[in-house]
Amino acid sequence: MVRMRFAIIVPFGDIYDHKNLILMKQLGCTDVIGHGPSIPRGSEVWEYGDILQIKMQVERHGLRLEVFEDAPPIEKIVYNLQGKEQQLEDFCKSLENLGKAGIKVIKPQHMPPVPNMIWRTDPDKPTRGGATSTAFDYDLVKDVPPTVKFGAYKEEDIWRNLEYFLKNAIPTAEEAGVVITFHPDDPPISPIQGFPRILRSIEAFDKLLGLVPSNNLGVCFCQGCFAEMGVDVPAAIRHFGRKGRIFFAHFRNVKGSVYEPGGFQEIFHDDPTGRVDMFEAMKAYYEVGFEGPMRPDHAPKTIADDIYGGHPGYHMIGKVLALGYMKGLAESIEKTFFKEDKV
Ligand SMILES: [Mn+2]
Repeated sequence: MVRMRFAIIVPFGDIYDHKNLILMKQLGCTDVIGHGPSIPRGSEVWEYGDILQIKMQVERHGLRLEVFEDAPPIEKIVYNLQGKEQQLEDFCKSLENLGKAGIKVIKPQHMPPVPNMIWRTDPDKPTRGGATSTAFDYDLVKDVPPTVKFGAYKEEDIWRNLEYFLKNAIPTAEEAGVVITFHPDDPPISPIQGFPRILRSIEAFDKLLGLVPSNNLGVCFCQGCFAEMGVDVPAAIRHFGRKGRIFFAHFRNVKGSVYEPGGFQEIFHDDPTGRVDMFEAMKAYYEVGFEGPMRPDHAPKTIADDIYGGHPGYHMIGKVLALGYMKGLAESIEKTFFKEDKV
């Protein structure tokens, strides 16, 4: 068995559904990269018992649950809206409950508080064999005016608000033993709809990690978004991984980038026309001693996916293909280059 930890999201309703957890185990996953409990009306605190119940449900199926790829909301803090002090207080209470229940990594949502925080200009663009995937072309949205409800923000506003959040939340995160991670903006180009997209480059993540130096601040390394930036993805994995800043990963590839004419399109994980050498990417995680879980991120929709349902980026067949491909890459890399490290 390979050392790398794998998770998957399949389109059967809630991720903690009994059938989902059984399927994950059957597909050879070790982990669930999950989400927190639904927030009760009128309260934003994630209660200890609710978190513990989820964790126990996952562990009963022989899987680990240490990573939530969400967190209690922080949009009032990041966008300086009314009630931000209360939101910060609730966030810190939740951190204590998360740590106590054994959740080690969370990922707050810093992207704009609008329904289309993840922008795509085409949800169904044909790719290999006529399968369809999502695509984004900045030229089609760069002139969209700011959302009336919020008005236009400046980049420095968002950086200042994020710094205020981290300065106040990281000490509690350290005490609770919880790491706060951030996913890049998707798409990583700015502005869109009046919102600056600040986490859109390697330099931006370096700046973020320097705002409040702490072992409890890190990166959700979304390969897809770093690929969309047009950067050398294996080099970026080594850059953040060597500093111990990657706590979980989204394995994904795209064709093009936000800066190229026509933008980018998501593709199958094993499609050699993608901009990232996926073998080199997987090898980079091994080189830096990455110990967190990873999961296939967005995959195209195939002709067979109507059976299983799902929405763009989250269909069954492409995800399962990706997981098998990832496990194959991991095994070949481990046996070829990292034999002596095998546990
Ligand atoms: Mn992602």
